[in-house]
Amino acid sequence: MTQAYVALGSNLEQPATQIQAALAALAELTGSRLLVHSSLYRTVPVGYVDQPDFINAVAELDTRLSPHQLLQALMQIEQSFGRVRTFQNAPRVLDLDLLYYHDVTLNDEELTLPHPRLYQRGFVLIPWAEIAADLSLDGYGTIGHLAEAFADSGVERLV
Ligand code: PH2
Ligand code: MG
Ligand code: MG
Repeated sequence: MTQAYVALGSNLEQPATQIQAALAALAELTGSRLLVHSSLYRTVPVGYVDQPDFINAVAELDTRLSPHQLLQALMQIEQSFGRVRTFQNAPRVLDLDLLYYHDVTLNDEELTLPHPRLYQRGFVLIPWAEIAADLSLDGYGTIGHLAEAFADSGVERLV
């Protein structure tokens, strides 16, 4: 079994409900176990800003799937939630991004690991730091350290 982290995001059709349902779907994933997940966070949109706030969270899995198998499984869950791909950073019912797959670095047409944009994203780093502050990414330090730069980035933990 291999440790992997997945970022969850939604800003359409009752986002908090979508994220809760997505966590339940991850818990049911074949060949994997959902070990822990962060709280849900309300976050201001980054990139394309003229869209509703997001709900974001991060989950830790233990998986027998390869990185590409896991990516396919995540995309199937997105589709089953009615994800429609329009333009980059568009509003979405569900986004599941593979952030990290234990020690694997990889870059092909389908997948880059670790996720190439995680370092600039408070909506990923702050929830991730809640469950894996001491995890160290080669050349970047720990998730907890990376998250510190995003203290005032519009990422609010929901109780
Ligand atoms: N996802 C994006 C672009 N911008 N902003 C927030 N707050 N949360 C997201 O999940 C998000 C975003 C592309 O995947
Ligand atoms: Mg994304
Ligand atoms: Mg995505």
